[in-house]
Amino acid sequence: MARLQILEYPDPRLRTRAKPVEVFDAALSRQVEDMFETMYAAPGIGLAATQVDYHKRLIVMDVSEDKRQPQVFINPEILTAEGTGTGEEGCLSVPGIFDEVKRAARIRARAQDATGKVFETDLDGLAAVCLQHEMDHLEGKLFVDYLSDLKRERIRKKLDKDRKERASKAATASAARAY
Ligand code: GNR
Ligand code: NI
Repeated sequence: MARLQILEYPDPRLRTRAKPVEVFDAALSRQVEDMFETMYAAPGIGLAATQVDYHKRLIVMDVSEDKRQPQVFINPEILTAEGTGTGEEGCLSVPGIFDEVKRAARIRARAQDATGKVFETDLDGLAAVCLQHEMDHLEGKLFVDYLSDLKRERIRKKLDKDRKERASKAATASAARAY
């Protein structure tokens, strides 16, 4: 198992449209395991392959309290969507930013598991929100795209500043170690 690097906004690779998974082999299983390890370590409740620079239609999720209910969605489709709800969202690719997004409240989805077996499932609450958020990633879309241009620009500047601060702190720590 390995932890993968999570791409951060505005990395242009997050805008890639993922391609269908066609081969369900050992390499795919390894990718699923590495994505679970990365998601749990972050920590997050979902992770789309796009976020780890792997441009296939693959999502891992665990919205449970005990973090022992892993779910894999490969080549997911939304069959039906009902109602709407607004909730606060965050994203591992937009660290430290949270804002309200409107989504369908209940969805029925069809997807394949890591062995290629097709299944259907009804989702509501956080699971419904999370799958819609993850499916957006596979289309190259981020939750900040639903916000105003002004907000998105402010977010981009804040993340830039945060990254610069992190880099300068790391440089100071490394200089201190060398001394
Ligand atoms: O960990 C995550 N939490 C979250 C909270 C509200 C709505 C969506 C999410 S998904 C996010 C992990 C992530 O970025 N997945 O792409
Ligand atoms: Ni996300």
